[in-house]
Amino acid sequence: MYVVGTAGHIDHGKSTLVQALTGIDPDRLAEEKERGMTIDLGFAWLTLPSGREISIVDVPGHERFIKNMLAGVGAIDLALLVIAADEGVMPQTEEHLAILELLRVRRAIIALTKIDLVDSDWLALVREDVAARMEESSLADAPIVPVSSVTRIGLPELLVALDAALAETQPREDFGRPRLPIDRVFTVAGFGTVVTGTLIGGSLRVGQEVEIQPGGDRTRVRGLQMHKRKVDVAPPGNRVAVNLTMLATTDLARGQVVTMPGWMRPTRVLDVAIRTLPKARALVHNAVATFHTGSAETVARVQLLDTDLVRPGESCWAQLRLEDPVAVAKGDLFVLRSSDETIGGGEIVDVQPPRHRRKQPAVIDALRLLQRGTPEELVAQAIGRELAPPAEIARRSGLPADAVAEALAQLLASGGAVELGGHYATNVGWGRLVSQATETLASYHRTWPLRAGMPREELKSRLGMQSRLYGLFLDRLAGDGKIVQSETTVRLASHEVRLSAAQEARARSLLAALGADSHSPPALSELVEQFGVEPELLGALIERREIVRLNDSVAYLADTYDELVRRIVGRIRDAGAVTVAEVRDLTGTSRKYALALMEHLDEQKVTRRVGDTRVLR
Ligand SMILES: Nc1nc2c(ncn2[C@@H]2O[C@H](COP(=O)(O)OP(=O)(O)OP(=O)(O)O)[C@@H](O)[C@H]2O)c(=O)[nH]1
Ligand SMILES: [Mg+2]
Repeated sequence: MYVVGTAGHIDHGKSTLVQALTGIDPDRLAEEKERGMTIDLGFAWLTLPSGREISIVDVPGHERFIKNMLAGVGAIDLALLVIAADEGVMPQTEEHLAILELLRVRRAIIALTKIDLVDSDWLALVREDVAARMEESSLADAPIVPVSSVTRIGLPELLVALDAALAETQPREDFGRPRLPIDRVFTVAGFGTVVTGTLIGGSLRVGQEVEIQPGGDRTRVRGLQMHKRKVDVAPPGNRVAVNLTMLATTDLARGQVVTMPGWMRPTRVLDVAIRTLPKARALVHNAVATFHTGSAETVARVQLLDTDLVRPGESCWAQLRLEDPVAVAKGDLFVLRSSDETIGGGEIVDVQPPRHRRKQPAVIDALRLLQRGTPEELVAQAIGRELAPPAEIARRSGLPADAVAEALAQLLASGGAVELGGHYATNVGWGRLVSQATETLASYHRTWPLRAGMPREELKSRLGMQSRLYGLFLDRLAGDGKIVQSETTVRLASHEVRLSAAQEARARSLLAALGADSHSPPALSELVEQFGVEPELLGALIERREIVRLNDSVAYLADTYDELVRRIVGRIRDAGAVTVAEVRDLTGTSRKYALALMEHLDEQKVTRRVGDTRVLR
């Protein structure tokens, strides 16, 4: 679902257009109906031809109610800027447009309304004029759609334009941190207190504990509705009505935020980056202005940090001291107004700032850095995809080493990062590394189901890790119970070598044949051929140590082998040395077997050759 907000000068036909599109009259108040104007926010919704559902927030155009307009356009995906064809661009067309730009609304559609009141020449002139005005704005590519809410001309085209614009709009991201700036509070008989707003940052679900900030009241979500339909979960980017238990309407007000407990701390002091409007008055140090963010409004004293005066159209850094606390997050946008005009706005850079001395280059540098991200964000970005050491993170983020260390400690504490051998990964990067390893192993097990595990070196080169980290990495995974490692191989903890019934039968035949003349078994190569034992199966039997293979032609059952070795080793212990001939007699077999045994024991570093004899190592 997407949220569309209207904008535009008083009486230009915003509410009438919303009603013509949705069948819902957004002017709900008796006073609005009496005076024929919108005073407070109105809400409607519809399904576009594509099936896409949209909510519409209808705002008042009257200059006196700009504060209500500001409470409604905080999180809209698209602006429907309404301009009456008979009047063209008017003061609140300009002011609303400026506000949309300050709040970084990226998409808009211009509805040129009331075209039934003008002739085609006039319409062409106004259209050109509007296009020229938009050309100077950040919404230059907004399509212009001429409509009449009376004759309904242009309405189908407007719906198509809405669809096309929203098709290119990214849905709101889910950061797992829901925030619903309250824009309405009321009671519903039988349910109790309900608040509405545009949900951002995360989902809300029925039963969830929530916190109201500022204020800190804790309560529970008793019910959720989107477009009058009950839902169990409301995802971000939607207009949502939240039924709250235990709170009365008098406990709640527009401007508060419904959020998850424990993360938003209300504040009265904010560090901000401000941009003033080109046509507004200059901003002086310590000026007092109304401050609007989300659905909240309060009064701010603007302490300019890098200058004494900001001329129209200029930017500056400032610390705002607010009359009432607000619940905001870093990166939130705001608008500053005086009693009769919008002065400018900007971005919140620090929500818990210290007091600053003015005109300190170090302070400004720190703010500039912070605007790019918190130290934790910058560090998380700098860690990138693989395990990185702090020095590398410092180099990539441009942060000093102690700031990196502090941010890493924070990230570790919050579970945002993982440490391995003095290297760091974000928890996302770590998760990716772990699944790369487990998926590589899983695919190896699929390809070689009869092999106990993947050679360690092969996995290492697939992961592209340096030896020391790789060893620690495997230890960590083994500690977590994900893998099992041997000296030479690694396997998933869940992997088991399983023979098919036919393989089992072939293996049994081979083992039986080896056991028949246990000290001088038939040549391995012949048995393998005779019973059709494939190399994989033979490998599995060797790996499981059911048989011990001395060379291409000699293999023993493991028990026989162990017994033979015991005898040979015992003899060397007694006699100090042994010859091949003695081994032949000792084991009651031929020279071929005795030689194979001794060469194998040499290889295994059990024995050592001295002239014609073997001694123990
Ligand atoms: N002829 C004609 N009149 C229209 C059209 N659209 C709106 N009107 C009239 O214009 C007047 C103002 O319309 P609204 O929809 O209330 O205007 P608004 O932009 O919502 O006004 P505010 O909310 O007060 O800013 C009403 O009398 C409407 O009937 C249209 O397309 N053609
Ligand atoms: Mg209206």
